[in-house]
Amino acid sequence: MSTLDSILRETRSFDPAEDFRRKATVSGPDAYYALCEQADDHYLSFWGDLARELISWKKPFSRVLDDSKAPFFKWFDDGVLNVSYNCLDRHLAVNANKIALIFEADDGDVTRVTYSELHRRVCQFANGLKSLGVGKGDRVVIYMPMVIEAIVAMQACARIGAIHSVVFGGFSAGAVHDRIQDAGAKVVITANEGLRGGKIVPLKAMVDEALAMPGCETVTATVVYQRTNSGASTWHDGRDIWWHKLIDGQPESCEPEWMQADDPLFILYTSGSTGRPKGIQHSSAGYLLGALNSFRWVFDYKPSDVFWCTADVGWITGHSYVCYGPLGMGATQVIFEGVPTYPDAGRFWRMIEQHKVTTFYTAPTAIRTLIKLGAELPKQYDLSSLRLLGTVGEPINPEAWMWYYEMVGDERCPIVDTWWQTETGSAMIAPLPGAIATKPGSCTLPLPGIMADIVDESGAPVEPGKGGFLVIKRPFPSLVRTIWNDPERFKSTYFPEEFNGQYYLAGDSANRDESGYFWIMGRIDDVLNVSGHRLGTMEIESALVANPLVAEAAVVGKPHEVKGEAVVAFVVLKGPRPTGEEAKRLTAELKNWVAHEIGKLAQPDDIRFGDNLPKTRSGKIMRRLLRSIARGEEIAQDVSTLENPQILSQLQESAS
Ligand code: 6R9
Repeated sequence: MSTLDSILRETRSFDPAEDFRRKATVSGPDAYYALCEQADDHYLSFWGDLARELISWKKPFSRVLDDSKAPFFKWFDDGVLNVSYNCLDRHLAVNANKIALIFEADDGDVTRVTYSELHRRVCQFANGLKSLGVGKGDRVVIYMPMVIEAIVAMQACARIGAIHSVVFGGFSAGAVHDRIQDAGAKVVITANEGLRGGKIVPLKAMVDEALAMPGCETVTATVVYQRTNSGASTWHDGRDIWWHKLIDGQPESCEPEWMQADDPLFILYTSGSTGRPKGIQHSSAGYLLGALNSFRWVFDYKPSDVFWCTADVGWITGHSYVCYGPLGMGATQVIFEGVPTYPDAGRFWRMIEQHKVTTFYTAPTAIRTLIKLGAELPKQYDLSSLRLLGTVGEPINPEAWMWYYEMVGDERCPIVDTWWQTETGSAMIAPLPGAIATKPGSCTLPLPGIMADIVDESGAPVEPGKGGFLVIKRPFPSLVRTIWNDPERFKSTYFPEEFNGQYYLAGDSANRDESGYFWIMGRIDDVLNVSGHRLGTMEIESALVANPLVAEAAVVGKPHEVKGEAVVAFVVLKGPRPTGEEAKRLTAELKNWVAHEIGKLAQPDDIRFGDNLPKTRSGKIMRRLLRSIARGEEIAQDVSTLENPQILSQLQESAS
C-alpha cells in the first residue's frame, strides 16, 4: 500500500523540451488528442489507413477486422504480405547501404551490417532452412545468444513462412524441452556456446540434453552457429549441422513466401498463473503493424536515429523493438551481446558515446543496478547524442526515473515508460514524447487506438484514484491471436466471462490519477516480475516438487531493491525438516536444481523449510500469509480458517 500511496502523491510533471516537441512526429497534445478522436470515431478506418500506410502489401486487404469468431479476431485477413520483405527488401531501393545493425560483442568487438548485407545473409540462411525441408507453417525453435545470427534466423523464418519460437538463452534444458515439445518444432537453431559477461553459456549442450528427453521426436535437424572456437561438446551426425556449412553455396536471393495477414509469424512462450508457459501466437500483419507504428510514434523515429533497445531477442521486447519494429522502419540500431556490468558498470554509457546512440530503451532493473554500481558514472561519458530514453518491463520507481532523467538524459530527453506485454505485441500505454508531459513512475496515456481502461469486478470503470483491473476494451491489430494448442485457455485467460468475454484482461492492476494518467500497480495473478522477467509461481513450484527430496512447495514474491521482485520458496521435504548446516546445504542444492530445471533467472533468493505449509481446512495453501512471512511483516490477516496455525511461527523463524 505504501508504494501505491507514494506513487499517487507524485506531482512532478515534465513537458517535452521545446526543441524536441517542435521536431516530433506527433507534436503537442492537440496532435495526440486528434489522433485519439480519429480512432474513437472511425476505429476501423483508423487502423486500416495505418496498415496501408506502413505495410507493403503483395495483395491489399479488403476488410479490416473480422470479429465473427470473437475473441479469435482476424485483421486485414485477405491481405497478403511477407514480414521479412517489409523489414529488408523494401529498403533496398534507397537504403541498401544504410547500416541496419551495429553489433557489439561481449568482448567489445564491433561489426556493422548494412541492409543489403543483412538481406543477403537472411536469404542465404532461408535457403539453408529450406534445404532442411522447413517450409510454411513449420515451427523452428531459436535458442541463440544475442548475436547478428539470431536476427538472421528470425528473419529467415519469417521469409519462408516458418513460425519461430525464440527461447531466451538464460533458460535451461528443461525449459527448452517443454517449448520444443509444445510447439512441435521441426528444427532447432542454436550456437555451440554463448558469451555473456565473459562467461560461457553451453547452449548446444542444453539442446542435446533437451532433445534426449522424450517428447522432442519432431526435431529432425539442429543448426549450430559457431560462436566460440571451442567446437561443440557432442555431435549427432545426421541431426546436427554447422550454420556455415548449411549456408555454403546457397543462393543469395530467396523469394519470400507470401503469407495471409493472419498466418502466424511466431510463438513466444510466457508465464501465466497456472500450469506450463503459454505459447503466445502472433499474426503476421497485425503484429507487424503494431511494431512499426509504435516504434514510429513512441520512439519518435527519425531516419537519422541510432536506436538501441537492450532487450534480448528471447523476450517480446527484443522481437518488437530489435527484430521487427526498427528493421521494418529501416532504422539503424545497436545490438549487444553482453551485460550492462561487464567489464564494468560504464559499459552502457561507453557504448552510447561510441555509437552515438540517439534513442536508448532499457529496463528499470538495469537502471537500478547501474545506480547502485556507479550513480556518477554517466558523467564521465559524452551522452550528448541521446535525445530520447525509454523503459519497459516493470514499474519504474520515481527515484530511478529521476536519476535516469537527470544523469543520463541531462534533463533534455523525454522518458517513455512503455507498458505492454508479450500478449499485446507492441507498446500500449506510453507517452508520445513530443506530445505528452511525463510523470516519474507513470506510463501516462494509451496510444491512439488503444482503448485501455480500469474496471472493477463487474467491468464498470472505476473512479480516478481507485485501483482496478487493467483492460483493453476493443481488439487491436497486434493482440495475441490464440495460445498455441490451447484456444480454450486463451479465451478464459484473456476474455473471461466476468466481463462478458468483451474486454481483454491484461492481468495487471492499475490506477488512474486526476489527469487520466495510468499507474501500473503489478500483477493480479500468480506471476512474478523478477528483473523484468515474467515467471509463474507454479512453474517454480513444479520444478521444486520434481526434486526427489521435496514433498511440497509454495513460491511467492517479495519486493527487492534491484530486481523489483525476488523469489521466496517455502519447501516441505519428504524427510525431516532440516536446520543449520543441513538447511544451508539443501538450500544450495535446491537453488541449483531450479537453475537446472528452468534457468538461473528463476532461482529462489530465499528458501524456507517447514514441516508443512499454512493451509485452510479444505487444503488450500494460504499464499497471502506466505507473502507476509516472506516480507517479514506482522501477520494481520485472520488465521482462524487455518488448519495448522502453529506452522506460521515455524516458517517465520526459518528465515535464513
Ligand atoms: C513488454 C513486457 C508483461 C508484464 C505486464 C506488467 C509488467 C511491463 C511495464 C510493466 C509497469 C511498465 N510491465 N511494462 N509494469 N510499467 N512500463 O515486459 O512483456 O514480459 O510479457 O511482461 O510486465 O506487469 O503485465 P512481458
